[in-house]
Amino acid sequence: MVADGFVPWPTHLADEYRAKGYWAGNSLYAEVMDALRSRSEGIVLVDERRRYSRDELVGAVEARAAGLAEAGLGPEDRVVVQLLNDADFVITFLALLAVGSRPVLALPGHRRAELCHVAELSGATAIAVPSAPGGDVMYAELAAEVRSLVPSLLLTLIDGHLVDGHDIDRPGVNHRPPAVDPDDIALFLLSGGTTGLPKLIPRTHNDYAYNVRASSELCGFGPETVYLVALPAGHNFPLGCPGFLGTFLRGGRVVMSTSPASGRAFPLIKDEGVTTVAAVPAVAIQWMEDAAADPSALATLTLLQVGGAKLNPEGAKRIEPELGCRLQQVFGMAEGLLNYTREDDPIDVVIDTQGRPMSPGDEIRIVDSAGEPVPDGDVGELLTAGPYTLRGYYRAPEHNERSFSPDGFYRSGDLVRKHSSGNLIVEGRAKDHINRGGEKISAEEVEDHALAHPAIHNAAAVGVTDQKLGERIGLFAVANHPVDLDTLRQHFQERGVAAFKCPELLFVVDDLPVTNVGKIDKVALRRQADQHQAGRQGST
Ligand code: OOB
Repeated sequence: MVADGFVPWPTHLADEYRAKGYWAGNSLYAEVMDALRSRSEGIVLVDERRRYSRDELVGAVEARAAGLAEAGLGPEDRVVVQLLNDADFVITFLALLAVGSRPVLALPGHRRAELCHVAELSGATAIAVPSAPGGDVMYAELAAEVRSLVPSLLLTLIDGHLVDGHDIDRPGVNHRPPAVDPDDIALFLLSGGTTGLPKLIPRTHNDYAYNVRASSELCGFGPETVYLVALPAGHNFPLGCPGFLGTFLRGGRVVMSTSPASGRAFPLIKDEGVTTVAAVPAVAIQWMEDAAADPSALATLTLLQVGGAKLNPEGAKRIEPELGCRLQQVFGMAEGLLNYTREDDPIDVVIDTQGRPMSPGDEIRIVDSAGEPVPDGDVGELLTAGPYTLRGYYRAPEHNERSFSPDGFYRSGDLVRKHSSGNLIVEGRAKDHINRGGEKISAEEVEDHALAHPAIHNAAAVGVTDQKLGERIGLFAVANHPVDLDTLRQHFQERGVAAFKCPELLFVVDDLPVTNVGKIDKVALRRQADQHQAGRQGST
């Protein structure tokens, strides 16, 4: 039985995806663990504290699965996972799959507001958080607060294996994974969100196993791949595109870095002989600056995947000469569709485009505002459907009305055009979100929090162009009483909102401009904010 609140693929498409072999009928756990078990012995996982051989990792996953099952977790459970990039992330994630529970993959930056929302919406019974603090937060305290607010949460797993101070891992105990329906949900990813709080993206065993398998083949992963997880491991990109799961599937080695900062990542790359890493543009650009000071730092790197936000051609051009590795652009989304540039694409295509769909089963349409296909080469909104693209957000029927076409295509909200090579170029977006160095922030969510401040009467959040991050969060506010940025940021913090969603620039205005249909004119506001910033930079 597939969970309620889940929108399945139409039968004829599901049959086609099976017939074409995209959907292999395995559980995600079986695909990954079979690959791990059948490879040669040797180091498969490294974090800043420990190295795991194949047998040690398989043993650790089984020990944790046995412990989780004993703690009462099984196929009915959803578990919010907010762990850092270390071996416990990998072990806990795989152990949850082993007992049939569904990980709900929150990010380290999420705070009370987001965690409560996803725990409630998923009906989670447990939450897994690290013992280590994360800058401004003690995750265990945050989890306790969330548990006091969300009655379905019964269990907190510290580092994935400590419950009330007791280690639940059961080394040597064999755990037998329950049978799962491959059409059922394996895990939930969170949407970056254009409206309100994050939505839950159900990924099935069939669809996600295909996502990982096809990605790892396309990207040429193999036993020689040493993959660094530098972005948050619960994000689709380092998780399964091909990510650490794709590395395990093809017999490679995974290295976990708690941060993408060069101070952390570079020594790991050097010491472990890392060959492959996924980064957002802001990180890639920073690495170029830092590698200039230490040219041998990235000597082993052969492939840098860049995605999550637009890498402009000027930055793209510098990557191969300055880092001495191949660039691959990746335009993906947690909802499904993945576009990759290919190894045999001419260099200008790799520099100028964001790739093309991974699968022959991917269907894309580029449409105008009336939903009609645009002429080839024109800009339009990207709509997509396929064997690993969701047909609906979980438990969100009203939202699904807007986010999907009547025939089930996901409206990505991205404005794209087709390059003469057939690859896509991302030109902007139709949806109202801010892309802050790869972190997607719903403008509406920022506005809702701002409007909850007693001094603010009307608000509009926009992305303000920023050289480093691509965009930062600007808030235009109509205020009844004086308000400044510090007060506003404190207000966001008190509301338990992730720090990366707090306004960074505040423009107090008398009123907000509107378009001729009466909507807030965000294009004008963005322009105004950009001009203001350019003026400031010019004057310093
Ligand atoms: C990845 O996934 P999400 O869910 O965090 O964000 C998806 C959105 C896309 O709809 C697009 O607006 C933007 O992020 N985006 C890009 C891009 N890659 C993602 N915009 C321009 N150029 C790119 N290369 O960000 C994601 C998921 C899997 C693999 C890679 C990225």
